[in-house]
Amino acid sequence: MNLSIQQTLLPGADLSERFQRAAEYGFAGVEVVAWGFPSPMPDHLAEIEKAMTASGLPVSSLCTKGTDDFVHPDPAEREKRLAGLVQMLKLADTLGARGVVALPIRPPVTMPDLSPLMDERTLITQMATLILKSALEKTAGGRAKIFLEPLNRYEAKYLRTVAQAADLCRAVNDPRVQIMADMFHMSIEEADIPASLRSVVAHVGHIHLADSNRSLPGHGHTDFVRPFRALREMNFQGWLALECGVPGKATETLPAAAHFLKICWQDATPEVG
Ligand code: LER
Ligand code: MN
Repeated sequence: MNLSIQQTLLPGADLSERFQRAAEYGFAGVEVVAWGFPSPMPDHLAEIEKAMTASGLPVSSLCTKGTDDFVHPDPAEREKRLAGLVQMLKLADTLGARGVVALPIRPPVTMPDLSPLMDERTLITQMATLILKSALEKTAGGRAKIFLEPLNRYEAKYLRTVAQAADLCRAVNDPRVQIMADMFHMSIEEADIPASLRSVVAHVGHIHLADSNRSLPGHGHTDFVRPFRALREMNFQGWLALECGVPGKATETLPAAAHFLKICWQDATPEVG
């Protein structure tokens, strides 16, 4: 199990201390989130590298924020966001991170409804496909993947299920574009999380972990064993990164959550036959 945690969940005065805590608590990597920085993440390369070296932990992945979503109605803003995504992909490659979590669009940003010529959904799909292909071209030869994340109905209108994200992956048709399946959003949108994961097996590249109430795993009512069994049967080799609230004393609840998740993973033995 490749267990990671976003740096914003960890206690510590600076990034190095946070990476250090992650290692102590039993995590194998850190997902670096743009929300945690006052300026663009690529400006923090030296700080991130220092934290990696001191802790011995890799950066599993990078996660963009809402103002980075790559589909936007304003052409200048779109250009800027594409350049930002390209920069993040290059940073991911420099750091050895598996990929960049990115979203096409979320409220309050919308695209125009050009009916009867084209409705908003079709326009977003076509625009997202072009932008993703362009980001791939501008990072040709790179290894970092783009992890497309569906969000729940209260946070997104366009991409809500892993099936919709798989459609977008197929439209781009490049192995560097994969699905980021977030267990919290899935617990709202998917009827059966393991079945949904199995139905998009070819495209799942990265996982966000949170319980049903978006608290630490073990603090809600999500059953982690069944989805983990699906992932193990799919031979999932990607990272699972914690993205959730942290109740109680982080120094106690974070190591307990890492332990709980490892036990769930162990218990999720693939069914034979
Ligand atoms: C937002 O709810 C989320 O899950 C993040 O990973 C993306 O901003
Ligand atoms: Mn997420």
